This record gives sequence, structure tokens and C-alpha cells, in this order.
Amino acid sequence: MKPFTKATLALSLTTVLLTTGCGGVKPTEVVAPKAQAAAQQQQAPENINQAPIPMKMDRKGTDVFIEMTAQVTDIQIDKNVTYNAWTFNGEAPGPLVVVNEGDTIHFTLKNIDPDVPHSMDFHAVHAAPSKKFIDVMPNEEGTFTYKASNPGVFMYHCGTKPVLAHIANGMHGVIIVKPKDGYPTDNKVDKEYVIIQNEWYREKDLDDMTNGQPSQVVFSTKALKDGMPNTNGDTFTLKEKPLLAKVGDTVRLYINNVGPNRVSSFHVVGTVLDTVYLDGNPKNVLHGMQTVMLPASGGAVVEFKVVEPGDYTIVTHQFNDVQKGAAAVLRVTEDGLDHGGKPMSH
Ligand SMILES: [Cu+2]
Repeated sequence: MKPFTKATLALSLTTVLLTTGCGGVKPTEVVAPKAQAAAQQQQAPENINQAPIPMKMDRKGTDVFIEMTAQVTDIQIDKNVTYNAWTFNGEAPGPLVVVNEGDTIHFTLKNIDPDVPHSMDFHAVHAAPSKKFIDVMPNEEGTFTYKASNPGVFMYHCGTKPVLAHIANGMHGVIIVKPKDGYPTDNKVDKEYVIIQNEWYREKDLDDMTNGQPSQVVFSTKALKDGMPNTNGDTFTLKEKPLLAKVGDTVRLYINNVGPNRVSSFHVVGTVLDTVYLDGNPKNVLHGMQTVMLPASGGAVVEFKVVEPGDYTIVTHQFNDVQKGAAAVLRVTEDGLDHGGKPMSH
């Protein structure tokens, strides 16, 4: 893949220099030594590939302790394309975070990327970004506390400047804040999955991210429970390994479009979205929607009944993005099991 261009390198290194002023965990560490050396030599840091470190999550009453790791890890995004991504925990999108409305989140970010500062911006919280979304320097960690007071399906992302580079390089994910009284339709739901849309540009090419078009637009799913599928954002996995449901099921999808740039026109071919909670808030309820628009970072909970066996394609109705990969298949069978066969695609 294409390495850093000189221009993007210069920008990202300038950023290292600029952002270090606004408060790392240990302000004495001003610039990552390797990045400084690279700046002097006008060379990009060498690609590294750090093995995924799982997210840690612990609960004591309504206090939730979450530890995530910013790391550089190769992610397969297309059949023959690997992206040397900036990630949370070696996944892109990052690991799914699920908390309850009213929880207090004690969030620790460990940054093992040896070259670049990273940070965490949770859209689910009220917090001063200049205090709680600040950069964590390479090989350091920072802990931040905030309350999850609003239910919903929210984006999280690295907020280090230039934010576009950090999100487009893979530092995005979803946090679900479960409503304290649940959703009015909870007892009707038989199956539930998470679907996330993101797009990929030329590797670490800030000019392409800023002025170009994505090379891939992709869907992924994240496990709500152990044993459920958990994928990175790629062009093929959710077409080749369909999500499953049974005839008569009401299916709920927690959806989010983490962008960074594209809008998603979320649509499930062959169904009407019977109930939609915009941004996943039970108060934002809509009925009978064909397509739900997800702005960059926007989320929703969508529910629909599947009445006939067959393959139902999940798309963004912006079909140029489907051409670039954005489709997944929901396979509906009489018994809810997969009996094989090539899924229908769009
Ligand atoms: Cu970052």
C-alpha cells in the first residue's frame, strides 16, 4: 500500500508537535522520539503490526472500568488489500462497548503506538473535550471519567488532530448505552445484531481522505454476546457469512455510520423498518421507514419482521457505495440455521 506522502507526513508530524501542547498524561514527554527522528530524516515511521490486545471491562455497581489500547495493526479490508491501521485494540471498527444508562465510565486509554499520540472521544457523554478527550502520548496511558446519561447507539473515535486521519485510519467504533427502562418493543425482538458502516481511503493518505473518494465502503458486525460474529470493516465477510434469522423473527439492528465522510442511507432490501429509534433513544421513535439516513457518526436502532425465507441484503441505498463493498446479507430460514448456498448479492 501507499506509504505516507511527504505532505501528510509533514502535517501529521506538525500535529504531533501542536497537539502535545494541549495536555498529554505526562506533559514532560513533548514529542515521540521516533517521530522526531523521522521528521529530521523526512521519512515515515516504519510500518509495525501489533497483535490485537483485547479490551478490558469490569463493573462494580454502576461504575464501569474500561481499558482500551491504541495500537497499529494490519486489517484486511478487501480480498487482496491489507491496511496498516491505527486501531483501538487491533480492530477496525474498534471493540463494541455496551454500558447502561446512568453508569459512570472510568476509561483508560493505553497508547502503545510508538509514534503517534491518540485519544478517545465518546459521543455518549457530556465532558469537556479539552480535559477528557485529550491526547495520550506514545507509550503512556490516561484515565478519564464521565457519566453515560443518554441512552443510544453512539460513535466513538480518536479525536487527535487531524481527526480525519485518525478516524479514516481506523480509530472508530460504537458504544451502546442501554436505556434504563429498555425499549417499548424489547419483548417482540427475537434476534439482534450490530451493523457498522465505515469507509477506507488510500492508506494513510490525508489528501485522499480530504479530497478523494473512498476506495472501499464497508460494513462490519460486532458481537453483542460471546460466540456472535465479530468482524472488521471489509468488503466481503458479511456477504460470504450471512447473519441469520428465522422466519417470523423480529430482527433488531443497532446501526451506526462511523464515516468519516460519507452519509449512509441505511436500507434492508425486502423489508420495511417497522420501528426505528433514531440515535437509539427510545423517545425518538418512527414507524414504517424504508430508509434511515445516518449522518456521519449517526446511529439508530431499527426493527423489522422477516416473513419469508430468503436472503435479505443490508445496504446503504447510495449504490455507488454498495459497488465499493457496503452490503451485508441477512439469511432467513425456517429454522434459523444456515444451510449453505451462495448468498444473493447486490
Ligand atoms: Cu488516534
